[in-house]
Amino acid sequence: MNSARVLIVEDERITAFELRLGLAGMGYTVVGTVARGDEAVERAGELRPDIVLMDVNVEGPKNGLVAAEEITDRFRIPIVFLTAYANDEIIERALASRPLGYLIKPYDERELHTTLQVALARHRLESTASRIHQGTPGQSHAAGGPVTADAAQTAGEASVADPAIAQDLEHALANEQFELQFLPTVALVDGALSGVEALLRWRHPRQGIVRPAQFIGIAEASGSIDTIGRWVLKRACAEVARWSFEHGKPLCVAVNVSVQELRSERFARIVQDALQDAGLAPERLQLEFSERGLSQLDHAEASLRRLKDLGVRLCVDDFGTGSLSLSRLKRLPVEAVKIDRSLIERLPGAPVDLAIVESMLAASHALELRVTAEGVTNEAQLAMLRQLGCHDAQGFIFSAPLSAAELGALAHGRAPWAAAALWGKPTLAEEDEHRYQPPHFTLH
Ligand code: G
Ligand code: MN
Repeated sequence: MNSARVLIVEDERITAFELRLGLAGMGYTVVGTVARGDEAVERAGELRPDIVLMDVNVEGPKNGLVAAEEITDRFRIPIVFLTAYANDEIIERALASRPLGYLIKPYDERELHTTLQVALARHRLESTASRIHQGTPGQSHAAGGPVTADAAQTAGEASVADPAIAQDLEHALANEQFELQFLPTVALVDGALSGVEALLRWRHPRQGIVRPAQFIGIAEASGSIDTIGRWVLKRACAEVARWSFEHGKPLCVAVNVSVQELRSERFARIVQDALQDAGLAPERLQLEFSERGLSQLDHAEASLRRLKDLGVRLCVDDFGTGSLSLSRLKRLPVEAVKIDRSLIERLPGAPVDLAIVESMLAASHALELRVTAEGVTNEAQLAMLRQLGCHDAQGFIFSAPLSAAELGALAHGRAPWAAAALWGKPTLAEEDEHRYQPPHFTLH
């Protein structure tokens, strides 16, 4: 079977079991599971897996760090580390050994898959580079190869399976292969266009349109995210400023930012330059950071504060998929959250999802955050969200992402969805008010 072969080094039985199951489900072949560092070195030598997924804290004469070093040096097999979140010292030591990937428990399957794919792609690039450098042919079991289309497709990320993608990405900007699409955001009070979200697309010469989920992780790993992100900001601000000028009405734009970009001291300056070059007022730009990213970022508060001071609006994206505590959220200088589409898709029929969305809205209202629901596809969802006091929504019920030219057409007349009967209807809360007459007492 043509799939990446993984050796698991993990001493917690439940975690090892979950990893085995998860990896098999994504099309990987688990060649073995060991619980000790010394065994790991031995088995890696015998089995020659394509990659080793290594818990840093394992027992035995060799801990995970020592075992990883030996496996890398002797067999040139790439390592992805896995650690528990709490232990800062171990994390630092592990990062110092420059692993090709690093996961912190609890991880999710998508993250596990992306991390493994990036590590395999980077390993392949590095071994190709060193072969070219040394003028030696590669070993037949060189690790990067057998990343299967199956494994990748299971997670809907076919093109990450092609290690050349990482190389192509380095030239995509210079070759003008990036473009932006604009997804309308609609105010739920009156159906008006309340802004657009800029979504990055890569027009790959062989693969066609490649979506951000398939390459942002690679861009983060290789560091090219900074230049890509700068291009997105500049282009999004410029397009929206032009639209506003041409049509004589101000439009707001949301831009997705990787927390990796936020780590750079220069990021606030880059934002300021993009606004200035475009002549866009700062309050017309919203920056979106994923909840997962923010929850893993040290000093998030200070970094966000610098941006906030520019006057831009800040939003927690994919809300409900990370682990930001409400007390931490309360301290962050953000004014909006976007509820992840995975929590919207089964509404209104799924009671658990409904309860989650309801409590997210209640918390957001208490924190005075503006709430946008992602991925709204039907009227029942829309009615429910309006009733719960959700402010904005985006999704196919209104519009798919639009090209800059299609966005131009939206400026003429009312937005196409505004004509729908939806906005004529009162919200469910208002309907209740009409139906329910409070008892009226008189004193006489
Ligand atoms: O494939 P789709 O367009 O649905 O993916 C949208 C998601 O991809 C967004 O929610 C966002 O997380 C991410 N994304 C889109 N454009 C960008 C971008 O320019 N930069 C970053 N970092 N992420 C983006
Ligand atoms: Mn977003």
